Amino acid sequence: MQQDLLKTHVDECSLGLHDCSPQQVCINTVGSFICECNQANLTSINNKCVVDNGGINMYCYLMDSVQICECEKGFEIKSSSNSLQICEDIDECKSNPCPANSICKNLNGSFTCECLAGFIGSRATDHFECLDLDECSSSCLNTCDAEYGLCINQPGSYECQCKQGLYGNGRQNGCFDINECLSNQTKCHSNSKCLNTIGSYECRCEDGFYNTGMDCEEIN
Ligand SMILES: [Ca+2]
Ligand SMILES: [Ca+2]
Repeated sequence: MQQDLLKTHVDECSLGLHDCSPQQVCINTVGSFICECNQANLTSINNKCVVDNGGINMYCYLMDSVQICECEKGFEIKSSSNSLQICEDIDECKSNPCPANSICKNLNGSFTCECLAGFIGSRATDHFECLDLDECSSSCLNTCDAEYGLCINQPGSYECQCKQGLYGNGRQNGCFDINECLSNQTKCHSNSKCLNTIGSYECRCEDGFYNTGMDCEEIN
C-alpha cells in the first residue's frame, strides 16, 4: 500500500525514468507518464515525431530541437524554399536503369522494367535481363504452318516461311504447292509425263519408255 502510494508520486520525467525520444517531451501523470511531441503540429508515430505538413511520403522529426525532414525511399524533395516541403516521386526512368529490350515504367515511389514483346525476363544471372523468346521452340508460341511451314527465330520476333517448293506466308494453312507441271519450267523429257507433288514434281516416263536416269528411252 505504501509502495503504491509512493509510485503515484514518482515523477518519471524529472528522474529520467522515461523512454521518450529526444523529439518528445515527457509529461508526468499520476502513476505514469506520457510522451508528447514538443510542437503542436507534430504527432507521435512509432515514438517518432512526424509533422503533418501535407508532405506525403516524408518523415520529419526533431533532432536537438532542429526539424529534420527526409523523403521516403523513391522520393525526393521538390522544394525546400518555403516551410512546406514536398516529397515528389523520383522518375528513375530518366537515368535509364532498365536493361536492353525492356521499357522503364515509373511508379509512385519506385519503377519497374518490363520486357518488350518477344522477350522474356530472366534472373538467371545476378541482374535482371530480357532475353529473346525462341518462338520456334514450341508450336504453341508461333503461328507457322506445322506441316508445310518453317519457323525462323529472330531477336524479339520470328518469321514463317514455306518449305522449299511451296509458296505463301508460311503461317497456318498459308503454304500452297506450286504446280510446276502447269508451267513450262519443268525439265521433263519429251517422252515423259510431269507429275506434280507437294513441294516438287516428278517426271515419269510414258508407257513404252524406260528411265535411263538421264531421260526416257523407248523399250525395244
Ligand atoms: Ca518512381
Ligand atoms: Ca524470337
